[in-house]
Amino acid sequence: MAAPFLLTTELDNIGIVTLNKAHKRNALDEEAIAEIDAYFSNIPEHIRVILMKAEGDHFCAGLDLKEHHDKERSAVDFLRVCQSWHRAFDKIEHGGIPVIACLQGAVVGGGLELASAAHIRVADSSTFFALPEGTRGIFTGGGATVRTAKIISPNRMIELMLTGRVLDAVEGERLGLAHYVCNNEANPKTAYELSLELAQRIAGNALLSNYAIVSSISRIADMSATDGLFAEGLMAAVVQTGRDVQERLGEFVNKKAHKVKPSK
Ligand code: 1HE
Repeated sequence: MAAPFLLTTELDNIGIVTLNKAHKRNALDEEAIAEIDAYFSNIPEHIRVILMKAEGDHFCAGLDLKEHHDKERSAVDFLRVCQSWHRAFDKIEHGGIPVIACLQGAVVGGGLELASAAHIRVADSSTFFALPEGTRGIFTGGGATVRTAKIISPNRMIELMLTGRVLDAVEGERLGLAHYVCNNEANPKTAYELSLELAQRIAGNALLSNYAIVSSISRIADMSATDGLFAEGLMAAVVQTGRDVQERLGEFVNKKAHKVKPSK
């Protein structure tokens, strides 16, 4: 039997998911997408945050081009492939649990679509981003026209796809493809160390707050302003009256809570 594409483990209440096909640069074939879908469909109840990382020098080289080439898929076959990617990545984005992607090397094509479904992207300085579909005679099919375009703007995405331009980690950070760049002078931590630190911090947030943050903000962005304000009010009414709110705000009232100040 082939080795699984995803290795999964846990560190306290953090789920750690590792793309495990480094010899293929973690390219995504049908089995890989099925495994991603299965994991994110059944996130164990005690898991508060998920850290998604990859074995090898590259996070993910996108669609398995060999599988696509060898299968000689029809339009209907590939439409089904796209739908399976959309289903799986939607579970990452809208599963209600914060997902941190820890990136290195290639984050290209479908690899960028996968990373775009995560809520936080932490990049090693080796990371590079590209959408090479245009230069390979194909098109994005794993959600980039929605998610990546939302992050960098549709117009920037058009330029990246037409030219096949490769962005380094710092250029990617400037556009929002990475929230942090590590392993450099400004931030000497490894991307994994920082991802884990962020995961531990986020795991300490109230469950319902995390749910509201990862589930409602991107959805409200798709609504009209009137609908968005309505949905925001409803979400806040539920979260602000949650079980542990009194305790958390009591700490502030009793001067026991942290203050919001810039770290040095
Ligand atoms: C692959 C794939 C892949 C590597 N599908 N097998 N994605 C791309 O256009 C990116 C294609 N890959 C690359 O440009 C390079 O492989 C990398 C920059 C990612 C890494 O380079 P390198 O020198 O470290 O590795 P390599 O020698 O190119 O690749 C090692 C092996 O991985 C090799 O196989 P081998 O049998 O010769 O050992 C490669 O063929 C294999 N490999 N990438 C299949 N992508 C839902 S639509 C989404 C559309 C897209 O994602 S388009 C973007 C596709």
